[in-house]
Amino acid sequence: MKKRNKKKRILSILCVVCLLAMALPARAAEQYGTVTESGGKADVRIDHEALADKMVALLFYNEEGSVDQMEERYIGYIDQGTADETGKLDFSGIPLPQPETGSVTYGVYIGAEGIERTKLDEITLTAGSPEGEPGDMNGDGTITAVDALLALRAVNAGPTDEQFQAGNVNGDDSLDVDDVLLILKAAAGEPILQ
Ligand SMILES: [Ca+2]
Ligand SMILES: [Ca+2]
Repeated sequence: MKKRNKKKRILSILCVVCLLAMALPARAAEQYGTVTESGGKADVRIDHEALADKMVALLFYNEEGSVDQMEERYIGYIDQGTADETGKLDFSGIPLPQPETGSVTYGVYIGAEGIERTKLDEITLTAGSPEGEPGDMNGDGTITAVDALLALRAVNAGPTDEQFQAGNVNGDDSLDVDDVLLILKAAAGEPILQ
């Protein structure tokens, strides 16, 4: 009986994972790197062989403006660095201007010699506590299936401190599938019990 329950549980988790995978937007054909944001700071990890040994420019641009205009008031952050011989380059702990009210979305762009300006991702910053709600893994102020997927990835990869803080919604001493399921329930509108 116990064994059977376990099997059922694994099956239900698999279903959840399939649903989440469908809920995610398709990835760009060329993925030059990834962007993560936590507590008002962003990390950008560049990793693409086409960028090997190249100077890479990084830009966070407020999506209210047009990035083609490059108006200074819309620039959230700008930096550059040189990728290593395999095309890796990290920008970490980038401070982002927190909005006083509402929320603001930044497109994260990179450019390099021979590479057209490319949008890696976008991040939305919401006014209010940088801590965010329990379960809000990407800190965008709402809990959705994407947060459950991010929590699941953190379970598999081993969570960072920030991921543990945000994702361990049942407050015990581990981030695991129980938390993922609670976040998924929260995404469906059920309150998360602390
Ligand atoms: Ca979220
Ligand atoms: Ca937990």
